[in-house]
Amino acid sequence: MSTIRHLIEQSNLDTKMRSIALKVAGNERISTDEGLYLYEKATLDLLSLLANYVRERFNGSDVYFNRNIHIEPTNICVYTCKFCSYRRSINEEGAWEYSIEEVKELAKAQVDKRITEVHIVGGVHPHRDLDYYGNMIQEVKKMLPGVHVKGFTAVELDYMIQKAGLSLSEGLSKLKAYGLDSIPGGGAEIFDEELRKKVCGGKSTTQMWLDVHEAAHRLGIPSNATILYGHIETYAHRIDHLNRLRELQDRTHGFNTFIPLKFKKANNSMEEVGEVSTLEDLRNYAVSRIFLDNIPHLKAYWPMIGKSTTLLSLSFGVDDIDGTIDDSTKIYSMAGADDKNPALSTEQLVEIIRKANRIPVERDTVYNKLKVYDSVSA
Ligand code: V47
Ligand code: SF4
Repeated sequence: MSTIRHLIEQSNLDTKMRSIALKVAGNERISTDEGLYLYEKATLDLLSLLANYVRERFNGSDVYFNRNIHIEPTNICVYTCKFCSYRRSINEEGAWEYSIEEVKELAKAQVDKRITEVHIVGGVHPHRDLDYYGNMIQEVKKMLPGVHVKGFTAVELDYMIQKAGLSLSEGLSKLKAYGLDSIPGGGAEIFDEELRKKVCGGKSTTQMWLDVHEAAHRLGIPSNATILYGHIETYAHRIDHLNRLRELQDRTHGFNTFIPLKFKKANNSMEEVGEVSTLEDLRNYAVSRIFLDNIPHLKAYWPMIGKSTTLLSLSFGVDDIDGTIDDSTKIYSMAGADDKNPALSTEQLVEIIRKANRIPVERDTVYNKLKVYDSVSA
């Protein structure tokens, strides 16, 4: 009998928990009801055991990272999501909008730094359009030949494509021709329609988010997915969200990575909700890893949860810790992340991974392995 089955057989789990654990150990899919039971009743030990088992099936002991920067072209946004600490109106104090020239300067500062990815994401600016952003992608690529551009949340894409009067497929094809390589996971927030109305009513609907990603996958544009958790949602809302992603992935296989984003409370109108504990973060990573049996990677986004939780997350199913980022995102520092100037060198990322007794692997955006490091320092 395999070690995991043996451990489960030896434990004093209740009948339902034992049957769920044996399903996971037998590589069987668990139901939404079973996922909910894990959220509500499983101990942290059991979640770690099962999540590790699933992560090792997908990724062995590898932990991925990449060399990337974020470009946030503007924080001016037509929407007013309640959890957002970052958006501003035109001419409001703290608003910014980079010209193409300024974006070129940001890219120029990266020449010779060996970054492989530029992640472009920002507010939904009322005066900018698809060709403006297409031009931005082209200029970034001229400055950094060979770089992968992962750009624009489904919400930004929905807005610019509708404004251009194009179908999703036409708009995404046009952006692909401009050089868009993949789509980040932002804008998903929480899929339950009632709750979505409460926290970010007005912006793209759940169905639109899913449609944008489905259309992208059908054009061969891979993407990521996120959830915003730890606010006013219940475990049932989280499982519903995971289930809608699992169903779409069954049809398209276009998602590379799932990224749980922990709600941060500073400087936004949901501050009174507070923030969930580190234990809750770990439970959430683990259940996500166990439930999403068709998305290969689970990412802990370190600028948001900090370095020590990132290290712990590697024992709860996480196999990716994003990238060097180089002080280039404001979304989380403005929402109260511990790290005000997020930047970690490659060496620091490698050390975090080694501390968890895992194998550091530098990747490109689509998980080609660029360099495999020793699991202990030389
Ligand atoms: O959609 C906004 C989130 C997202 C807050 O695909 C907040 O590799 C917590 O999606 N507390 C944008 N979260 C960022 C994003 C992302 C980040 C890193 C990697 C990838 C990827 C995608 O940021 C938004 C929203 O869910 N967000 N405000 C807040 N107060
Ligand atoms: Fe705008 Fe994005 Fe902030 Fe919502 S989360 S207000 S869409 S910048």
